[in-house]
Amino acid sequence: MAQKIVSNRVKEYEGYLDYNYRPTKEDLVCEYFIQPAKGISLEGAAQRVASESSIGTWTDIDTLSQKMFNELSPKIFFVDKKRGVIRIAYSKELFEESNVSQILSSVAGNVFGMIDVDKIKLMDIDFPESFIKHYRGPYYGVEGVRKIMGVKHRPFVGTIVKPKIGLSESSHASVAYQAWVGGCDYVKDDENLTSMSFNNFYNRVNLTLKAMSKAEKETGEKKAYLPNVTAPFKEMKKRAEHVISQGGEFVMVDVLTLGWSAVQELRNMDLNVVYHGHRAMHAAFTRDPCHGISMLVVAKFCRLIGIDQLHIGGMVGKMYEGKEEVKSVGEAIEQKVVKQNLATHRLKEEWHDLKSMIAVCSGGLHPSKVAPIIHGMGRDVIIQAGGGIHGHPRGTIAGATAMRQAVDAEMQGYTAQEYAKTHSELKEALEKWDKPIANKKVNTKTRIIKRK
Ligand code: CAP
Ligand code: MG
Repeated sequence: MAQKIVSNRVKEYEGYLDYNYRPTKEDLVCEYFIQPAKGISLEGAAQRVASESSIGTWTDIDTLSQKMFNELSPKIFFVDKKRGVIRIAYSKELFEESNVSQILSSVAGNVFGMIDVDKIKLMDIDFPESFIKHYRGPYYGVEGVRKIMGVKHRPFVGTIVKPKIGLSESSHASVAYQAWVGGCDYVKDDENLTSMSFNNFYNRVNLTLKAMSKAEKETGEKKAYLPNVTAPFKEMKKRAEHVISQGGEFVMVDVLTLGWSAVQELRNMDLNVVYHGHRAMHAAFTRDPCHGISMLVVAKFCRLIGIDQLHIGGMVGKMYEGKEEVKSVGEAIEQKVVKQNLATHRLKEEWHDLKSMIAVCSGGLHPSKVAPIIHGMGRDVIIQAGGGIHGHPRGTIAGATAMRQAVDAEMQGYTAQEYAKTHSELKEALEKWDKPIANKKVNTKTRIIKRK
């Protein structure tokens, strides 16, 4: 039997604009930068994005009723044509509240491949109040980490054992020991060091934690070792449990290469360890200012699922990023109520009872970078240097001492140069690294994106 042709279908890519709409606390709001494809207006592109990220598809369909559309269609309530910025409010019914993967598959999924947009970047996301309350967030957070470490006010100094990969278990433990006695609070594995033929995870953990106890006794300071437990889930859990059985209180996870679900599951096991989140791979989608997902969004999901301390950028180091951007992400992970800021693409956010994460600054850092980091990020920060410690002219112990001296200088109100007059390790580090780097142009301007 021939079917009747229905004429009152919901039109594809229409009906999503609603400038009078004011998002409620229960909406999920996304800010996108969009550069539409040729021949498509910003509003047109925005409607396509709203549709593809929720209930629609490229054509009208018989199965989408007007009633369903009225109940579920997201609302584009803000369009800034000059900047190419739009905001969409989604009904929370479109999401499974505890399923990060589903949320991302919606608002950060197909939209990146649509031919109707040349570029699109998810700049920020504001979660519904009930979602925030549903997640457990960091177990320790800034306060918890300070309590474990017994360090009340100053920033933490950390190092990454270098070379990234190549040392045996005993050499690794020995380098770690030198870093701790030199003055580091933290020593961590690098992002690509897991369990290698020449450096087995379990042996490395045993030897390095032993070296840590020795350093603690000798220095009278609490120290932390952050072994990289990144692995397929079952093995990762086994590795984390091994760390705990040996007295370790911290583990490191490569959040993005592991995947959200694995990290969320590990955190929800209540192993009572501090989770240090490395963000390896983030630049594949954060680096382009006009396309991908911002670090702010990555960081907010990390806080939601319970990372305690997260790499957010070196600010003045070797990686590509804007200073203001790093600062803004730092504020978003530390504050309870985050204020909206159009210049840094930040939406407002209320974190309710979720604890804050401590920012980790890393990448090309050395003692003369310490002051600008503290000025920009405040004292709740872990300043990590790999090359900037092991590359000291007199090696790791002196390198760690110099980094710690740079922090002490700042805490006591001296410049690094002043403090170096009476501290030889710092002096030698500054002589080696405190030079302007030729031909290196770092764009530290706030990245307000202009449309072509
Ligand atoms: C730093 C580092 C960090 C990167 C990335 C490295 O070593 O260990 O992984 O900085 O961190 O392997 O390069 P150096 P982030 O101190 O020797 O540069 O994601 O925070 O940018
Ligand atoms: Mg590294």
